[in-house]
Amino acid sequence: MDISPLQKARYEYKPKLPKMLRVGVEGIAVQEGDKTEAASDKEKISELFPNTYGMKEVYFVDGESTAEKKKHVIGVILSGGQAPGGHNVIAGLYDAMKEDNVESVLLGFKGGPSGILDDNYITLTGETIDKYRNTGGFDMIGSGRTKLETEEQFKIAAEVAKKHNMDAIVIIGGDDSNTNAAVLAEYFKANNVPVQVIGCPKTIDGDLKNDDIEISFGFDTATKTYSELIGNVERDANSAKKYWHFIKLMGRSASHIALECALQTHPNICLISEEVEKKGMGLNAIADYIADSVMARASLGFNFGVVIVPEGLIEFVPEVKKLIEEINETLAKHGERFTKLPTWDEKLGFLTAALSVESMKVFNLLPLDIQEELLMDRDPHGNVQVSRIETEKLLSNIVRNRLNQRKQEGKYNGKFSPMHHFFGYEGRAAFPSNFDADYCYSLGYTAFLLISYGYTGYLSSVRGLAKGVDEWKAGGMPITKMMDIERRGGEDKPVIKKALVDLEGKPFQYFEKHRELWARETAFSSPGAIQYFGPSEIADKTTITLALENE
Ligand code: FBP
Repeated sequence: MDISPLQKARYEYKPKLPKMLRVGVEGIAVQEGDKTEAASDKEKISELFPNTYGMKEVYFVDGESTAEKKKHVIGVILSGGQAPGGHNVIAGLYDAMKEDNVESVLLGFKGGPSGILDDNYITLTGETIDKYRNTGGFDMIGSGRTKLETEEQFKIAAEVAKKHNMDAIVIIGGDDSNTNAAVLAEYFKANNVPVQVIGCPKTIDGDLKNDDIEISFGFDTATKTYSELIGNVERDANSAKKYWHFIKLMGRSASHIALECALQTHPNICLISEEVEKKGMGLNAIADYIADSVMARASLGFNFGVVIVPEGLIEFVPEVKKLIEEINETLAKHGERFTKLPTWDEKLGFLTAALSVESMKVFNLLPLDIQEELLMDRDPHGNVQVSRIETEKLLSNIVRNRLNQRKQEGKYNGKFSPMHHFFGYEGRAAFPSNFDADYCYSLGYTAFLLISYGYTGYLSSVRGLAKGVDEWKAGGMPITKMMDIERRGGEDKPVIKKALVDLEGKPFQYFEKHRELWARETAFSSPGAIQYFGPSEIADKTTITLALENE
């Protein structure tokens, strides 16, 4: 790959570590806090994790290191969707490991969790790592969505670890991958396999967050990238004054990405899935809500606008949610049989027999392409692949019908020309912002500290992120603390609790206070491109969400 001048300059960028970590591994001591409990379903989770439940919070502090000095062999895995900064997690892990002992070895398992099962790896050297410092993407070792969850897989992982004399595995992933990291840590402990498992919080979706994880890495860069694009579309819309742009934004379940981008760009409409669910807004109510804005703007002479649609919305619209749940249960039980049915009519017949009458009615009302998209293969975690459902087109379609109806009733006389966009993959492999570059490097560095102090079943945690890097604090949280029991693929499973948008939280409330005005007026805001150089208040600034949450 040709190297651009920016990439060259980014190779030179030295990620900033929190002041407390800058002294080097020798000068970092550990402090343990309180014993932890699961987020909910405590009893059930403690039964499922008898060896790793209830462990203590861990904080790193200034002081002489008491970690055992030894040669480590650590395996690292990138899991799930790309998120800007993954390479820096590996670089931080590598640098801390080598600082501790130059003899230590880092193995990068290729193509995600399947890499360890196939023993497909490369030994990561300084030369390799240097080619990826501060770059986006996961191409250093690749990623994948294979789930590490069965006992058979754990046995293979243990054998591979033994073969390489590995003493730790770092799994860089989202809520599902880190849930599996916790199950693997429990299995290793229960079976006396001397391999520690440490997770790092990754996902652009921003839904792996809680009291201990303020944000997952990648959210900052992805939302800045999308906000730049939305700002550009808004400027274009306000120049041409002829299109309504329906922009679907990635974020599989939670609407954090959509909300942050709305705070950055002030679109006319931004739907928040969590609110849609809470208010029980069906497709008709959503159509009315958007059509009201189109009409209000038309009356001011503005036949253009911008609507942000979170990718996961479709799963939060009550009637569609029920339909998807029923399809999920059906496919979980009879997926193979269903896929083999040769004709669409036979598939419809099968669904008519399997789904409730109400759900089948909703299914029949949807356009054919959306019906097909709802039936596509689930991802390995049993989730609908919402990035492949064209919700933005579905919405503009129902809004058009609603406006036509209002036209016939003589209530509206504007023009409505929709344009559709989906911003998702554009933001997942961008050059990490300074925030993500620094945060990821610190997460990797902290992951090594957790290993050196012998912890397992922990998530690397760097906190105080709304403050300057100097003041960030590093530590670790037992993954079981973040768990509850949820129904997945037709079964009750222990999972890390997904953080949805808090409708009582400050980011949503700020949005709520302003959205009426934004729906009517043209209050667009263009944040521009990510700045990698220049004054810290511009180049190191993080998200509005994080700033508001920490006000
Ligand atoms: P992770 O949860 O693995 O970080 O991935 C999130 C995501 O980017 C979602 O926003 C999106 O729906 C999904 O990945 C797309 O998956 P794929 O890359 O398999 O198309």
